[in-house]
Amino acid sequence: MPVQSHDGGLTLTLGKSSARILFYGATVTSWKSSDASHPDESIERLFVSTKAALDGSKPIRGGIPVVFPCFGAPSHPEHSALSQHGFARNSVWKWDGETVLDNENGVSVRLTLEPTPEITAKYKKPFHLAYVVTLAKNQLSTDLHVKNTSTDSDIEFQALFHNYIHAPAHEVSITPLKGLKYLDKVDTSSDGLKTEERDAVDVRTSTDSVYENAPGSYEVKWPGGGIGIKTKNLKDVVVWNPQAEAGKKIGDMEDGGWERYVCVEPGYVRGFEKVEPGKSWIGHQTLSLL
Ligand code: TA6
Repeated sequence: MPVQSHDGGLTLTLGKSSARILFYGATVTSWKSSDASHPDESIERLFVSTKAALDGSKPIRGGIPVVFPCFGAPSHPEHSALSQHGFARNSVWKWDGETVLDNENGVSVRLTLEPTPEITAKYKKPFHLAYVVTLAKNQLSTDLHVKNTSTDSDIEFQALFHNYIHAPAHEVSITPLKGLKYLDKVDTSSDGLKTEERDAVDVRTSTDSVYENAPGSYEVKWPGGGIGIKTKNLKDVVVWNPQAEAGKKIGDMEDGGWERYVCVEPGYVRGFEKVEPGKSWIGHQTLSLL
């Protein structure tokens, strides 16, 4: 079966590749695929902390949490009652039992989220979210559809795919970010606004950088591996790894977990995307093995 529903989520299978998506947060918690150097083995491409809560009590520490409608602490008046990164990553999404696509090229499912009493208590805007996850050979794609279901007012939001890429953090290099303006959230000695001067960005020291108006296509490489990211409608990208000092303070981070991932997160997070009544917006990414 290409799509199986069990234990609060879905497992997609295509040949030797698989992906796991939880209804909680629509969080992709696993993407496995083989590659040329491991043709008979499925390798896990995402990092999930062994201390991540998987019982719906808090957002998942790893995989691909969906950030919506605010990134970080809320900075828009309509988001003021929300917690960091919004409600999409800790709400339970629905699946209608259908497989959107099922052929030799890919398997695809769609989860949806509409206002619930818990959401409406903190966020008054009407919306319909759909999240489409597609597993293809050596690729995983995610599409977030945001529909403004209001008849008379705009919605303004931020959205981001918080990808925890399984990688040796001390050896990764991320390109091409040179020349971009970014907010360095680790540097509290100044306003943090900088221009990237490095040909390739690393995370050997604690890194929390929000690049704006980025090219939308990135390579995350390390000796013996790499992931490419291609996006649409996501003008910014965040690079995050706390390293040991800050990482040890994260309650649900496994010991040394920061050595085993880098977050490279395409999003619309500097300023707000605006969608008119009845209109929709789609943010897209494809992760590919390099
Ligand atoms: O995307 C980077 C970031 O916003 C960091 O500032 C960092 O704290 C991280 O996300 C994790 O946030 P979380 O709410 O999941 O602990």
